[in-house]
Amino acid sequence: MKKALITGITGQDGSYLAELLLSKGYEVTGMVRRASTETFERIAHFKDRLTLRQADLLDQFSLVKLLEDVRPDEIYNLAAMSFVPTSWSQPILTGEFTALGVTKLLEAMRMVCPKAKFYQASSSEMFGKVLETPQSETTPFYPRSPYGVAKVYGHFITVNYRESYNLFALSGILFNHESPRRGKEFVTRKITDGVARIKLGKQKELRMGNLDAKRDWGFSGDYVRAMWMMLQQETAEDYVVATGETHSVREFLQIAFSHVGLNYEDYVVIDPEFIRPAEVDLLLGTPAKARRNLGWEPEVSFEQLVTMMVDADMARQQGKTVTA
Ligand code: NDP
Ligand code: GDR
Repeated sequence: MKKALITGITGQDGSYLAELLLSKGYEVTGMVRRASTETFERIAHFKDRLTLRQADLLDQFSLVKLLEDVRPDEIYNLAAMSFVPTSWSQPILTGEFTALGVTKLLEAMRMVCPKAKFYQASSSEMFGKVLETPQSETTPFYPRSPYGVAKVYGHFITVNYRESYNLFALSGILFNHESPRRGKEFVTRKITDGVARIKLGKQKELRMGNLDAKRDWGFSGDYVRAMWMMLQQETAEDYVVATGETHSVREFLQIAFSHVGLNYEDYVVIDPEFIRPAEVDLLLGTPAKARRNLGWEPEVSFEQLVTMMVDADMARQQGKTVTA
């Protein structure tokens, strides 16, 4: 039985990845940080099939001890401060978690289990003010937020450890991916949660930032499959994971509101609070390499994604349990 360690298991991707690996017969350990209240909502429905261990990306020795105890075959480093606006208000903490945290985990792996395979959660935010379209594995980076800058560090330290120490360490450069389990502050879930609340008379308006920003949005469940596929290859290489389609925030609003018979223009209010100091205007990735080498294809379309998320939020707002 293969053993996998997932950091960030309580997050959106961690929860889908854990379910995928369990379905493939892995023994899955999730790293969680200590909190006064547990944040296990996304993994509650299968938590009894996991081992959860406390450690923190900020604490080197906790990582060494964790790897010594678990001895994983595969390590998925998904933990990070992942919300872009917070990276301007907490840039140093973001650097500690999202950048240096990667080095801490790689160092622990190098010391304890150098034969393990390592996945780093790199991001399309590294492309930022894009230097070419569509963006691929060879597109140069131009990050536009402290988060994007931290992810560039995490990306290159992974490449560097692969080249310096011959570790099986790689990065998935994943474009935005969403699901009913997405955190509520991210734009897609903010919209679908808002739509459901407005439809049910619990909210009157939806305050938003830049509606013209364009993103290449996919489904998290499809993207965690790509992470696993990358680690099953003979050689460690980095991959872009994207749908190859881009849509604006406005288009997302249109589909989400019209799915429940409403017009977004009647409810959306532009609020300067949600405008960023520096914006990423357009992201569009090409998954050609992932398609060619991994045989990966996204299965959920943009429209299916939006309606799946609205339906889940409608159900939640009506008091139903949603595990999708
Ligand atoms: P989430 O914000 O949903 O989850 C982040 C996870 O990281 C949570 O489990 C959180 O734990 C954990 N975490 C944060 N800081 C620490 C720490 N110091 N020690 C231990 N755990 C910590 O993110 P996603 O699931 O959406 O994303 C997963 C990864 O992929 C992140 O690295 C993100 O930056 C990256 N990424 C995401 C994309 C997306 O579109 N979703 C696209 C490209 C990259 P807790 O529950 O305790 O807060
Ligand atoms: P992003 O995701 O910054 O791309 O990072 P987010 O959903 O926060 O923003 C996407 C775009 O929507 C615009 N926008 C708003 N965003 C939020 N959050 N709230 C609003 O009210 C709003 N109005 C407009 C933003 O300006 C932006 O252009 C996500 C995260 O998951 C990262 O961790 C990950 O690395 C990248 O995706 C790929």
